[in-house]
Amino acid sequence: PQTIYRSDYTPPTYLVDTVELGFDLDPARTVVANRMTLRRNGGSARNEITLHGEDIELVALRLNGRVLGAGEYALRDNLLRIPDAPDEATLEIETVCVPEQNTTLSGLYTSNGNFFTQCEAEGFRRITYFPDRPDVMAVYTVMLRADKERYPVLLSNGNLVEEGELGDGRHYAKWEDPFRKPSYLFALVAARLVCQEETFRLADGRDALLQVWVEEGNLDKTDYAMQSLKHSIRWDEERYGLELDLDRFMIVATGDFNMGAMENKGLNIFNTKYVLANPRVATDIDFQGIEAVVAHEYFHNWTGNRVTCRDWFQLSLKEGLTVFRDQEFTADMIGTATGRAVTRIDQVRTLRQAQFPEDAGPMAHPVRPDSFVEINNFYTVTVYEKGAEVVRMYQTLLGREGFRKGMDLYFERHDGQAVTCDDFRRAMADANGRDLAQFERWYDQAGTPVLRFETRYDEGAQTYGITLYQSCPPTPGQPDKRPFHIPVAIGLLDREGNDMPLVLDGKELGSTTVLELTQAEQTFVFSNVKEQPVPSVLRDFSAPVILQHGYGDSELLHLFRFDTDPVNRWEAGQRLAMGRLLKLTGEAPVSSRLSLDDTFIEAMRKMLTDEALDPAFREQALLLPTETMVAEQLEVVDPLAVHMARQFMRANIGARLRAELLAQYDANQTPGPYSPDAASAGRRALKNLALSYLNAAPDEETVALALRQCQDADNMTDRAAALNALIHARAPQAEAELARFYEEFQHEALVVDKWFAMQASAPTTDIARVRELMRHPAFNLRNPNRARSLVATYCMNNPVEFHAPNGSGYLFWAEHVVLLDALNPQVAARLARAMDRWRRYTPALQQHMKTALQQVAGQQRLSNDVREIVTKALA
Ligand code: DPP
Ligand code: ZN
Repeated sequence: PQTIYRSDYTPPTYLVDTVELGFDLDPARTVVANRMTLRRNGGSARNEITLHGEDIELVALRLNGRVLGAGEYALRDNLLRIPDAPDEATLEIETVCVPEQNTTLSGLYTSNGNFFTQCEAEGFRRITYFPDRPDVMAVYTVMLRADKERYPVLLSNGNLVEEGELGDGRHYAKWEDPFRKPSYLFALVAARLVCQEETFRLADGRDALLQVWVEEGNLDKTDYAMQSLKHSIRWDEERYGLELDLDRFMIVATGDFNMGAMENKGLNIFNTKYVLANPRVATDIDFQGIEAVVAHEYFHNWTGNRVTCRDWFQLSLKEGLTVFRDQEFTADMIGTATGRAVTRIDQVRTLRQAQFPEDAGPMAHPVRPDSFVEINNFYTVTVYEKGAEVVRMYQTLLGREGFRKGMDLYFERHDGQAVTCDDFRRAMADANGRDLAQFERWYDQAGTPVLRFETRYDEGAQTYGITLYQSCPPTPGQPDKRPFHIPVAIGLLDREGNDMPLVLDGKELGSTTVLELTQAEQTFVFSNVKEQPVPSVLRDFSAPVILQHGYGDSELLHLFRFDTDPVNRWEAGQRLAMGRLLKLTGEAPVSSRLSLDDTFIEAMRKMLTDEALDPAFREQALLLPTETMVAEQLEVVDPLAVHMARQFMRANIGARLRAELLAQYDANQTPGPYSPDAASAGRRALKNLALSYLNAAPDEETVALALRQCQDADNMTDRAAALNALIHARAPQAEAELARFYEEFQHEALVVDKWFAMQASAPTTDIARVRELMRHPAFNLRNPNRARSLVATYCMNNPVEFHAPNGSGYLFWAEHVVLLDALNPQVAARLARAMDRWRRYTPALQQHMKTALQQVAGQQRLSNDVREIVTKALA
């Protein structure tokens, strides 16, 4: 496999102005006619047209009306080259593909008998020969022809301009997209589907038609997606002055989809997981996911589609920015200050759970990578979530208004263009008259920076000095790092827990200020500091760094009790818990006499019962760091010890706070009809956390509580939480409840996924049981959601069983990476990442993991996707 480098970028030799596509849709043999007009790119010295093509059969090729002879083009290595092309060319290309055999779900494929496409990043070349790169933007006209009975609905990007009968039972529809777009945003759907639709008045008075298309039988699950879409449109108008630019906007759901969803111009195609919901089948988390993903894809219309990426190294230009936008949307939709904080806490958790480990492992890469083998492997938490943090830092440095000015300038300069992360940074800098040169390092250095601080209070002078130190560990290919430009938000708490007024260089700065750390070490001295403060550093998690704190228990307890910044208040609790988890982990394998101190329990008790705080916040504050987060703190990981430590802690909390947990369980019931709003969801979250703690130290009463909830619940949030509690309590009733759950929901694919995932992640599910589940009639390796629900969940979300000392989990992993790779390399490569951190485990486990990795790497036939992951892991 070949490595592609960012520094090798060259502009396209030819640009495409118009593309007319004709599809004769047939699952076994679809004929695609492509007529496009090309023009030699002004700057290009060469006159060779280069087109990509993969897994398609070339049937005809004409240039300016003339059939090209064998010597006039070359077809090799998935490239079609036409040397000596004229400056202006009309190419007519006819190809054939076989959608029903396309298990990769990239390009044109069938799902449950319907046609869908997925073209990002490089799927369009599986449909026709084309300069399949995002800096080639063209206007598309699409003619779809298909059997009318079987495929009554024919959709593509833009506006429907014509439809009619063809005779022979076939019909057609013609679509025109007035906007120039890169090929990765092309889409078509030919299907038997139904839709919920609505006309929506835009800010400028135009009416847009909004549609959500699903399979028949799912129309009772489209309301929330539609509502989320309307909220998203409104929000982008109000917050950024950005309007929907088409007369119609469609969302289509399919059960077979590699990603969450795809922002094709005017025709978003979604994984059903992010569309379908009603209280019976979807949890609060599912509702939240739908709102966020609908918004995300809608927001791409401006950040991604109107302004797109010059090349795939710039992926975070659209993804980091769009994730940031959907995060802000989610926070605004909740509206309250704690609501915002809870969403921020969620983001911090994701970073710690997934992005920091990625940044510390063999796949570590900058937000704007320098090279890749397979671009699909770079749709990562680094590009998305760390990328969003980088965008957030502009807003932290420039303020909300300054950020908005930067966005306005970005669109003013680049609407209709394919640009780079540097262009975005320049717009932010220029709109605000700021020098953001050093800020580029966030784009080109991988690894999570480590931040440390030392303080010095001078009572006589009433000054408080804080020295900030930064460093960044080496990552593959980057041994040395230069200092980052880090916004460090800080506040000082007095003895009573009040914010102290901040004065720096004679300026009064309120109670929180953002220090700009640009060097390896920098000291800031606050004046008029009346007493020794407790510093609250990195408020609102103002930068994606690891803060190595030197806090003792008493300071952490002070912050946990008083910090006016809710994120840092939560953070103090996490630090109290992490200290204990690490100690317990050290003791776990040898000692059966683990114990947890009163100080910690009392802090938890106070938090649990503090009625002044939102239940949603209390739930977050009581949730322990995950086993993965604990493992990240250790030099050598013994997953069993980590698990035992965390389980001990959960059981101990469950037993010692039993009365309070029972009281909160009762107090946070949500009577009346289910509503997914944040306040209700927060109550359910706290109630169900209480249930889970109680059942970490189960007895008849706690099991009865879970059983009753499982049987009486009128919504999936409570039902699933109760069933999980029973499973984890190893309650004898769990088996029957699992069976009843399946019986009741067997026709709801997304709920069956939950059923598999619940079992796959349970410490009671060993390798024998997981293999048995693989033989269940509802299991299907070809369906990504199903494969992920069982195989990936077991390998990535059941650490004790996956890391069984005999290596059986790793063999299972190797076997399924290989099986999946033959079907769907993208899904296989995601699963392959389960081994990322193999060098951190105990020597015995490492040996087994290495063997499993080598087993995969030794396969003759392996996709570039999986090859890249295992090669980097073993390097
Ligand atoms: N569909 C993916 C997303 O929206 C890739 N663009 O993030
Ligand atoms: Zn996206």
